[in-house]
Amino acid sequence: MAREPFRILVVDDHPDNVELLRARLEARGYIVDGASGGEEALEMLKRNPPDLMLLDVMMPKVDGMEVVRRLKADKSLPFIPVIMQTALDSTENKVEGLDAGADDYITKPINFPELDARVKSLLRIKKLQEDLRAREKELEEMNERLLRISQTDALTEISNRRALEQKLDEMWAHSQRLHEPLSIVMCDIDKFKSVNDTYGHQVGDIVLKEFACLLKDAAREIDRVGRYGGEEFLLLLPGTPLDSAVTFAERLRDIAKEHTFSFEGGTLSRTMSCGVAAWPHPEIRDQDALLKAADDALYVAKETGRNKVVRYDGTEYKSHMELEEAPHADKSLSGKQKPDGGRDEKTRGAA
Ligand code: GH3
Ligand code: MG
Ligand code: MG
Repeated sequence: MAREPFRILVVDDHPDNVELLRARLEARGYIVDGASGGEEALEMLKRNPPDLMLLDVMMPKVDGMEVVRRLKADKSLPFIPVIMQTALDSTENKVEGLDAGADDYITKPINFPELDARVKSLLRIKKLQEDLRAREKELEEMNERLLRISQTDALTEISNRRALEQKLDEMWAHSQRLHEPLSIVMCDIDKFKSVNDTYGHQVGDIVLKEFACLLKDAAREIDRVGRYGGEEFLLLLPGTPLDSAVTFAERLRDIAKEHTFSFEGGTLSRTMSCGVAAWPHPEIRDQDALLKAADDALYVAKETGRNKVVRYDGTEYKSHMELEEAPHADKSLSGKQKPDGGRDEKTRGAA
C-alpha cells in the first residue's frame, strides 16, 4: 500500500523564509505546513504531528532549541525528525542543537540540493521506523490471537482446561491472600455417550456447544466457565462460599434438565451431575486438592443416581464414602472404581 506524501512542518519567524521553503518542498511532492514561531509550532506538533520539522533556531520568545527540547521530551508524540536551520555557522550552535535532540542541521543561506538530501535521508529513517512499528503491532496482535487460541476450547469456544487451571491458580492465590472463599463446580452430562450413539457425533457436538452456552449464561461476570474435558465442565466461583455454590449448582442442574436441545431431525434433553467443593476446608490445602474434592463429589453424584448435586464432605458424600470404605463393601454393585483409584477415564473426560 502506497504511503501518503510526507508532511513537513517549516518553522521560521520570517514569513518569506517559510514561503520559500514551502515552494521548494512542495515542488518535490511534500505537503508543507508553516508556523511563524515556537509556540505555534508546538501546538501544531500536538494537533497533527508532521513527518519532519525544519526548525529555525533564532526566533523570539520560544526559540528553536526550546521547541526541539520539548518535542523530544514529549513521549506522547511519535518520532519526528528535526532539521535545525541556523544563520550562525558556529560549531557551538550546531552542538547545542544536536544536544537538545535535533537529528540534523543545515546552515543559512540554505543550499537546496543539500537540504533535499538531508530531508530525504531523515524521511528514509522515519519510514523505516514506521514500518518497524507496524510490524511490532502485527506481532503483538498475532501473539494475542495465539494466546486466545491456546486458552480456548475449539468446539465450545469457552475456556479450555489449560486456561481453567491457570485461572484457578490465580483465584486460589487471591483467595488465600484475602482469605476469601473460593468454590468450584464440576459438572458432567449424564449418559452423554448415548447421545452420540443414538444421534451421531455431530448432534453430540451441538449438545456440548449449547451446554457451554447454558452454563456461561448462568454464571456471573467474575466466574470462569470452561470445558474441563469431553462432556465435563468446570466453573470457578471466586468469593463464593460452599452453600451458595451448592445453590448455584442446583440452579444449573435445573436449567440443564429443563432445556430442550434441538437439531435437524429431533430434540432431546439431558440431565447433569455436579460435584461442589470450596475453600476454606481443613483438608483442602491447595488448588489440586480443591479440584480433586469437586471431582470426588461428582463421582458420588454419579454413583448415587445422577441428576444431582453433591457437596464435598456433606452428609451424602460422607455416608457414601463410608459405605465404599467398609471392608466388605460389595463393589460389584458399582461399575466404577473408588475415587482414589480415579473415576474411570471416560467419566474423567479428557483428564
Ligand atoms: P455418565 O452419566 O456416567 O457421565 O455417562 P456418559 O455417557 O456421559 O459418560 P462417558 O464417560 O461414558 O461418555 C462420555 C462420552 O463423551 C464419550 C465420548 O465419546 C463423548 N465425547 C467426549 N468428547 C466429545 C466431543 O467433543 N464431541 C462428542 N460428540 N462427544 C464427545
Ligand atoms: Mg457424562
Ligand atoms: Mg465425563
